[in-house]
Amino acid sequence: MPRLVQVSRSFLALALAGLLAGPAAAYQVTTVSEGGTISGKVEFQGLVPTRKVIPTKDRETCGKIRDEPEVTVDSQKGVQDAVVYLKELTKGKAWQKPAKNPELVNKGCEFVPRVQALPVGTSLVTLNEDPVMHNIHSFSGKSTVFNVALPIKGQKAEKPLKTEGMVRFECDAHGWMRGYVYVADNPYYAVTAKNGTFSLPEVPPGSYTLAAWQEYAGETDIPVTVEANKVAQVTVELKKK
Ligand SMILES: [Cu+2]
Repeated sequence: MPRLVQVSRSFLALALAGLLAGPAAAYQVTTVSEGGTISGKVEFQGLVPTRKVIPTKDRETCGKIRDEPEVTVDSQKGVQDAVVYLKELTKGKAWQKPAKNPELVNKGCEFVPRVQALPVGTSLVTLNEDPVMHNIHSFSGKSTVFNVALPIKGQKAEKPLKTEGMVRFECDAHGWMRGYVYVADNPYYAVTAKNGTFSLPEVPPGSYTLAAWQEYAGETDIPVTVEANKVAQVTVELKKK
């Protein structure tokens, strides 16, 4: 009996220590006086795979059967709509919050924009611009973040993005619809332009892991070192599946 008591006491101590340690340290804003810039390009080599979109209902709004590229690539291999971000960075420049609450529009049975990146805590407005019902279902991995039906054209719903990381949007009414919001835990992130380029300014000098994520290729990590007042040039090659 006394032994059992001892075991449960040490278990309690462990559990308490775990509670006190809490979640990972939150991002801290500091003055970045000698910051450098990470300037780069995300590329995809070779043949771009396609996926078949087969609208099974609401065809007048949702369109016909079509093939869509899995990666949006320009003639110079640049990848549009990749999300790039620095991982495990706890201190640096101030956040640039969006001026108004950003939107995720349902239009033509697609999510517009298809990919965006926003600071954690931002409220996202989902809006239906179609004359058909959409049911927005967002996921973090396999867990639901939120699930909201927008049956009427012009209808909106506002939801806070509390979960850091990639949030995937699907529509329970139209199985092919996909949208992505990267919810950033620090302000060093970007979505690549049409030619695949991006820029992350005001990075405190140091060594980091730069992640480049694309919906088909997934995440590719590369190491990057930033020196004071210099530009670190990087090219991220996305992996094929
Ligand atoms: Cu839908």
